[in-house]
Amino acid sequence: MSRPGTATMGDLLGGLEPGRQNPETLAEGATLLRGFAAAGAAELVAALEPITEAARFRHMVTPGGYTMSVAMTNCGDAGWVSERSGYRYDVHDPETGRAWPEMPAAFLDLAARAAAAGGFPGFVPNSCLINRYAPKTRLSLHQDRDEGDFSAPIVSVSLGLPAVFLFGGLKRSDRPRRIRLENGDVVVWGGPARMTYHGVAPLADGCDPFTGNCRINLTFRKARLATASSGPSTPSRGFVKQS
Ligand SMILES: O=C(O)CCC(=O)C(=O)O
Ligand SMILES: [Mn+2]
Repeated sequence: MSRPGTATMGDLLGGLEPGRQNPETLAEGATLLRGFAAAGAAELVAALEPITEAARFRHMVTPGGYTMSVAMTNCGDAGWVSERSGYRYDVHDPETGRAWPEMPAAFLDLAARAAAAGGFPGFVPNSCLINRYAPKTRLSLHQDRDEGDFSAPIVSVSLGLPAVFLFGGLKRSDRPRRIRLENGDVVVWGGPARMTYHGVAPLADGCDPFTGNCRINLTFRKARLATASSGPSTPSRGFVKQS
């Protein structure tokens, strides 16, 4: 039996603070699914090996000339790319000229299930940005706005070392909440929350049995693919994603 305000055994075993919900609504259209990917985390991490062999992690350069501290690569039909010329989704890896590695079925399945649990059934991402954070690495507050179509949500999966996720509002100046994300946690935001500013605080040092000394984030998105006439987006939009 549990009384209001008293931690249940489930809360204690799940590491939840008393009174905390799972799923937890962060804002209208934004949901934190604690542990949603935990059971499949080892499989997800193993699936990264052939992807990162074919399309290696790299530190992209922002239009402003900064080298990003987060190492990135992609899988799926299109990959997010940052270069001096701007941000874009590209069907090819600019480093190899080849198509990005195929999105594993386990990734698609997880993203669709998480989106549905967050209130967005029928999500079929065509892009997965894979972020690797070493200790001290961070991602500054930004919006995901290069997708061209904002009707689909963002599904963001945390693997390995814990991180503090910064989840703000629709204005850059909105003070972000600080949310501890652990291995297997998933955040989904779409609809009225789709353009929420978010980021990651500097990663604390540690060692995870699957990922070692780093955190991996899988960000699933549905990007409108460029036509022959559309070029990269310009850096004038104030989107800064750097250390
Ligand atoms: O690592 C995270 O949790 C967030 C990543 C992110 O916001 C991005 O890649 O755009
Ligand atoms: Mn983002």
